[in-house]
Amino acid sequence: MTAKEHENDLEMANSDEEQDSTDSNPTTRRSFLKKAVAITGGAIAASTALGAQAASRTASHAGHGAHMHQGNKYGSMMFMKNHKMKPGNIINPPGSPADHEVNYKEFDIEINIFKHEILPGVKIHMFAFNGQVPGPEFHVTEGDWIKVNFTNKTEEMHTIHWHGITLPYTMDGVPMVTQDPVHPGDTFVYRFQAKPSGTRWYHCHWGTPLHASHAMHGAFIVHRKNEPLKKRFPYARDYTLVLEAWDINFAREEMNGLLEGMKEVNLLMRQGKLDPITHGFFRDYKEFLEAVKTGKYIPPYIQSRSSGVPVNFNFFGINGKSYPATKRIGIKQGEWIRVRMINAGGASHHMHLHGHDFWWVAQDGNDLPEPRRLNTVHVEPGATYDVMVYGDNPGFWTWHDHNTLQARNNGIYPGGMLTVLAYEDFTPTYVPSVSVDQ
Ligand SMILES: [Cu+2]
Repeated sequence: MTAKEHENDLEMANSDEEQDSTDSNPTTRRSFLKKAVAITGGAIAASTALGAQAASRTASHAGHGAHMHQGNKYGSMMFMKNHKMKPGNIINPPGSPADHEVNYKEFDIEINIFKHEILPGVKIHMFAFNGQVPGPEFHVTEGDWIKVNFTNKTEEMHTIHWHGITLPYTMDGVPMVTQDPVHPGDTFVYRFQAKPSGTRWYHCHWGTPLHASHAMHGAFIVHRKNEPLKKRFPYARDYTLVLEAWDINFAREEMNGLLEGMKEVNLLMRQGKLDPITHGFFRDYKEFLEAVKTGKYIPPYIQSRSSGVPVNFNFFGINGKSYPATKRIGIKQGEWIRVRMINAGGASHHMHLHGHDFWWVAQDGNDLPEPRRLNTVHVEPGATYDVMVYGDNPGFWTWHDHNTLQARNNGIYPGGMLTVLAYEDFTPTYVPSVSVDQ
C-alpha cells in the first residue's frame, strides 16, 4: 500500500519506503525511475511514419524491431523472414513524438517470474513487474510525456495495456490488434502523454486471465497540477488499494503449460519451422475461417482439443497480500485521506468501511458531478473508485469486501480482501489481535 504526499508527484511512490510484499530486488526497483534522460547519439528518424523511433542504444537491433508490418503480411515479427529468436530487439512503434521533440519522463519496467508470498506459508510464482506485486505505482502529472522501456525477461510473451489512458492506438498494448506481443528478451518502448487525470492503471494484455491477474498490473495515477477536490476534501495522504483475485492452482498449471509450450515454439522458430497457421496466427479472419474449414487448424476451444483450466479464485488480496498480511490504512483524527481502489482482478468486490461514511468522488479516474456519501462501493473488474475518508471516529475499523466469500483464504474465514483503517493518534481501550481460523 502506498501512502504518499504529493508535493512532488513526479517521483514514483514507495521509493523511500521499504516494501514488504515481495522478494524483490531493491536495485531493480530503484532503476524503475530514470530521470528524463536525453539519449545521446544515433540517428533519429525524421517525422515519418516511424517518427517515434528513438536513437537506440543498440542501433542494429532497433532497425529490425521498428519494422512493425514490413514485408510480412502476418504483421508479426514472429514470422518475419529470417527472424531469429535472438533477444535484444528494441521495438519503437510509430505514433508518438520522437525523443527530441518532447521532454519524456523515462521509466524502465521489466517482467520476470518471481516467487511472491501472499500469506505466511503461501508463496506462488507470478509474473511480476520489477519484482513487485502489484507492479510499480506511477505518479505523474497530467500532460507529462511518458516513456516506458518494457523488457520481457521471461520465456513467455507479454504487452502492457494502459487502462483508461487516451493514447495513440499503437501504444495501447493489445497483441494482434495494436502490436505484436513482446517476445522473450525484447524491449517495447511505450511513449504517450499522461491524460486524462485520475486513477488509472496498467496491465498485460496477452493471456490476460493469467497474466493480468497473476500479477501483471499496477496503478497509474495521473495527478492534476492543482487538485480541485482538495478544496472540499483537504487531504494530504493518498492511498492506493489494488484489489486482486487469484486462483493459485490455475496460475501454476497455466504457467507451467505456457512455459512448456513456449519451449517448443521457440525451438521451431529458431529452426525456421514454425507454421503460423497450425500455431493459431492468421493474416485475417478469412484465413482463420479457411483453415478451420479445411481442417488445417482445429481451434483450441473445440471440445476435442480443449484443455482450458477452470478458474476458481481461492485467494484475494489488496496490494499483493491477503488478510492478515494486508497493510493497514493509517489515519489521524481530523484528517482527510484519499483512497483509490483499483480492481485488477476478475471478481467483483463490494468494498465496505466500518464506522464511517466515505465520500465517493471519482469513478474510472473521472470526478463525479457530485460526490456521494456511502459506506460500500461496488468495484467491478477493471474499474477504479476514489473515496475520501474523514477521521472523526477513532478506533480500528475493518475495510473489506462484503462478498464475504472473498474475505477468506482458500475457503477459510477471515482472510482475503480485508484490511483495517487504523487511527494513529489515540489510546485504544482494546488492542486487536489476529485469528485466521474461526
Ligand atoms: Cu503477460
